[in-house]
Amino acid sequence: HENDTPIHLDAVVIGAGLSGIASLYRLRKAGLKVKAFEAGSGFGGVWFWNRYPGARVDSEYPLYQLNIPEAHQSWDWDYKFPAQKELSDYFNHLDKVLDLSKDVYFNSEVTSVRYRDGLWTVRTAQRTATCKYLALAAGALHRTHRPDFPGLDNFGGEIYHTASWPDDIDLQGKRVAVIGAGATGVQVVQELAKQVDYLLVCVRNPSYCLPMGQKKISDEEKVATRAHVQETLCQVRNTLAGYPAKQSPGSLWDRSTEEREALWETLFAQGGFNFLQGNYNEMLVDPKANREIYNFWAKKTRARVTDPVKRDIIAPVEPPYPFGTRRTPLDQDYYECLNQSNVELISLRDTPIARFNKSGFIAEDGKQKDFDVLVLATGFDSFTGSLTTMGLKTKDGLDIQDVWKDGVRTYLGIFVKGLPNAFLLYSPQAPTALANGPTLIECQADIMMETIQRLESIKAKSIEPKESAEAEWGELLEKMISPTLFRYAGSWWNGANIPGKKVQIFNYVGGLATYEKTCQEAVSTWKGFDIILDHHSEPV
Ligand code: NA7
Repeated sequence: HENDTPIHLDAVVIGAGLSGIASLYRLRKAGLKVKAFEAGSGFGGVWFWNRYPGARVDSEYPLYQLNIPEAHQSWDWDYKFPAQKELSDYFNHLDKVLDLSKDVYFNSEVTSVRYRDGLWTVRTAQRTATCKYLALAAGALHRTHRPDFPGLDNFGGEIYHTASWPDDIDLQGKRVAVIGAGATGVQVVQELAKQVDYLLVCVRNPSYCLPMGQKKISDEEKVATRAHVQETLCQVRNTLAGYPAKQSPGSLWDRSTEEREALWETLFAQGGFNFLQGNYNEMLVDPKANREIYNFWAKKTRARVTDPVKRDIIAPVEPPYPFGTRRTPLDQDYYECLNQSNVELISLRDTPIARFNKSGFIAEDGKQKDFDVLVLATGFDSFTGSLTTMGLKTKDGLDIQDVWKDGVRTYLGIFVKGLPNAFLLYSPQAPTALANGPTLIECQADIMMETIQRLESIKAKSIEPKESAEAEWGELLEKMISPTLFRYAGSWWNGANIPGKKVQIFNYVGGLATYEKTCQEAVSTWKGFDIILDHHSEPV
């Protein structure tokens, strides 16, 4: 330890991505003595770690930013869908205008978080801090998933996970294999196909990509955006998912084939998530309607793929899972890249990898694939991975990993029994994967602040959710998701992407605005909470 004397604080924030910054900014503004601990050497969270070629946000400008006037009135976006570099510049901008760095310890991975008698103790290799309040802003996509492929140790080439991409590699002239076809796999393939000699794209389940509709923002648009950005960011808070698009009114079944196709063409042409958000309201509940929508998507996409074998792998006639029930990536020229003659596409569903060897792998059909570099675009141990690996223990000394062994339990996706005065952000059991990230984060950070301010005003020592409140929250999530088609798809949205991980409901599907209202009601009435006052042992 550099310094064994603990630093005494009012609050500690774990993580310095968007959730961490939103928390730090608010806690400091409220007059609390607060520091953030960040494992990386800079701001950004996922945008700090994910530097693979092509990394880009799929939320369209100007929505992917915090609603902090000092920051957005001195900032313009250059692209409708900003790339990692532009996002990284944005984080530097936040740092500069909000003077954040002075309150952040970088290169400080948290290794232990314990609670005793009203105080949390947070440790890193370098220092120890104590505090009353804890913002757990460690990210939903932090711990990488590296599948245990047979024989992988025998592979003689280089291996990179997309989330730990070295700054100094040049893949020009190389033979590269990419495993994974989620949002990351799509983005990295689009870049690598243009750089490398040979690209082997290995797909188990295809994504149903929508056209991004990327564009450069003009100077006039920048001026206009600044004038309305505050209003826009406030408005989207009161929507289903933090985006302005509205679901199409009326039923798909009341529309003629021509009317449906006309709507779908318009939404496709608009680009981004519009095809998801502006579609008919049966999309995620009615399997037949979903299939109609899939068929339209497949027709559009199959037309872009020239090779019939590649076409059937990447945009099959029979959908392997319902449309919109896993994260829909946005593509720029993914399908055209797959058409290239230097790109080979194989289905790991039809022919799984049998075994890695020195020069590549041998597939179950006996065919050998050789390459110099393996890129793992295989995703993350989502939602729980970051929280269960920081030495976080409940007030009774139980590791959170053991508490959650049969599945996550939270109240409102923010509070956890056994973790007094701790707040989860960008968390499980909230609308996290379905909403625009910054919008949800600001909503949760505001709920955290409202809770802290109310607790301080009644001189409370601690707040904790009741066990019954956690159970009811889990039941509500179950009730909301059961009529939907989400249950027919496995992915990082429900833990099914990690072998052995409990498949569970990670997402609140009732919409962002309803979620926020529910949280506000609970906090303003203390419904579902146990509160201990400072000098009394009686809960209120
Ligand atoms: P995802 O969306 O979890 O995608 C991971 C991909 O890796 C997906 O195509 C998986 O196939 C594939 N995968 C994972 N394990 C294996 C094994 N063992 N064999 C073959 N293929 C495998 O992660 P991303 O990084 O793309 O995206 C995460 C989020 O970041 C994204 O949703 C955005 O919100 C931003 P599968 O589909 O499981 O068959």
